[in-house]
Amino acid sequence: MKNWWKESVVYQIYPRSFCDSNGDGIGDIGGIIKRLDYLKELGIDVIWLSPVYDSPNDDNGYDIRDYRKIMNEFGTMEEFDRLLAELHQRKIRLVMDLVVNHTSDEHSWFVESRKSKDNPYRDYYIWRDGKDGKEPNNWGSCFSGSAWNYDEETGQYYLHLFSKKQPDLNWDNKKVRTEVYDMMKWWLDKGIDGFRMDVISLISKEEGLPDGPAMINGYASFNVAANGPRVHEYLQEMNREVLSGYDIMTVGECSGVTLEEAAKYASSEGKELNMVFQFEHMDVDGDPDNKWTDKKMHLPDLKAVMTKWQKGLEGIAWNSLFWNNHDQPRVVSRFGSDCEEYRERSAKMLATCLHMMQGTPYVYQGEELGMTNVPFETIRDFRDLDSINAYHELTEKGIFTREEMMKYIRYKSRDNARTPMQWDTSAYAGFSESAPWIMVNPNYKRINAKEQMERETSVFHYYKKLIALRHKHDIIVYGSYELLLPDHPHIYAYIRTLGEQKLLVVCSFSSQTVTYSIPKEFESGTVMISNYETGERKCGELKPYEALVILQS
Ligand code: GLO
Repeated sequence: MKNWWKESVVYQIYPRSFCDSNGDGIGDIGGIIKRLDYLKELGIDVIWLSPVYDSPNDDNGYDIRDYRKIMNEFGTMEEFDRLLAELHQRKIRLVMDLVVNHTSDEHSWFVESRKSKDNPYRDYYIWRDGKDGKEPNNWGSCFSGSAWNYDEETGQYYLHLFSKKQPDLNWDNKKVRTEVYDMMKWWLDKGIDGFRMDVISLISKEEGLPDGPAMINGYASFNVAANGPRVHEYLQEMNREVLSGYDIMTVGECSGVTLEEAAKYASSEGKELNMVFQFEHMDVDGDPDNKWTDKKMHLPDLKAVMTKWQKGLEGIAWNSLFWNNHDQPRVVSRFGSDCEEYRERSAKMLATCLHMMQGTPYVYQGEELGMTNVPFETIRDFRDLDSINAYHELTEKGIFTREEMMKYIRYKSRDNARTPMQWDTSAYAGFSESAPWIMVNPNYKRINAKEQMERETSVFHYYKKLIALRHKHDIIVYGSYELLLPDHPHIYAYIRTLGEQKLLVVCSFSSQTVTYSIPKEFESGTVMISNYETGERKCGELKPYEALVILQS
């Protein structure tokens, strides 16, 4: 079935780092409004806006104090309304982040909840007695340490799968669900076009909260709570009571999701959400019980995971396609090459590889410029509590040395994605007039939007072409997918098919020239897009990081 959200390309804005309009070093809504023509020029259809709600910013807005208020640092509700109107005028839709697995500990519900055991809000959160003087179970927080915090006031522990300042809501309480649905309707009635649902796969916790297998730091992964017993019941209820009343797009961030579960969350029958974010391809350069390594990705593993999801959801549910977001390091430094010689080629190759697949592609701010990881020097350069906590926990426990940990967080830290958007060569990369809340990547004089918009061969223009192609060719959106050469160590090649039409996508992940012959049936086809000029390409081989898309004629 055809749907607008299947034919769209989404652009994610992390507002703190996008553009600062009032010179306080923090991005804001006014800054986004200033850059809307840039986004229009890129050609994207939808914006996913990371949280802009009132928050004490323990986790940069993913800890919400008031769901119906805009964070002071970001602006006012009037400015938000203007943003929405300006976007709609440009025919761009707006999807908001919905963070309802937890609130801030400063949310009025939690302030009440922690007051006494018989407070009417007590049961809005998950409170338990300790076990033998210790935490109620071995669950770990995603941001290091135990997922339980002891509260002196009432002598019980509350659950927080993320930071201590992000207590988990108790979704088994019908009142909580009703409050959430009312809040969602309030935003939808304002005219927003959907929700990206933060860690939505974690909302239903298994009865009895049983221990889980321990990871490298001794705790069970926060993912023990993934795909709990009533999660589908709750999402179906949310769909009936809220989502089904609007023409919107919904995407669930589903950490720990399996194919079978995804087929339920994002089933084409439309009972729950439109699509899910799965993270298996983000684990190909990690260890099962530890993300902090600098292990390199092995291409056949990446192909196997991507193909599993491409084939596994075909005709059943819908994929979302991403290499980057505010939680991941920059893909060009991770799966491509950020040395100057190959940065642009590999950024374009990675974009081709992803954007030609079936699903809705997401572009994270700066990805369209081939922005890279950041040369952070010391632990003091980091702002992200995940990286900082992990650094301290794992070095203090003697699991890694400080040098090792620095190497790992430099490679994997979420802060790599959170340095300011690089607009031009002026001070602070044109992001702000004063020193930003986090350092600017020193490579901004070379890598910035202004330079790339002016140069036809830039990564920016390449993304623009890819987005335009998706809008023009149904085969890119709806074609089926078939992997070629599953074991080849350097080439990712696949075929898309729609009716009589066939499309060949070939991407080299190597910095060397590799031998490759185009399948006969595509020899006389038309090149739809490539990151090398016709004259530069050579029959029988692929140049370093070459990407080639051929439509059979
Ligand atoms: C991924 C989120 C992340 C938040 C977390 C807590 O897991 O996108 O940025 O820190 O979910 O809300």
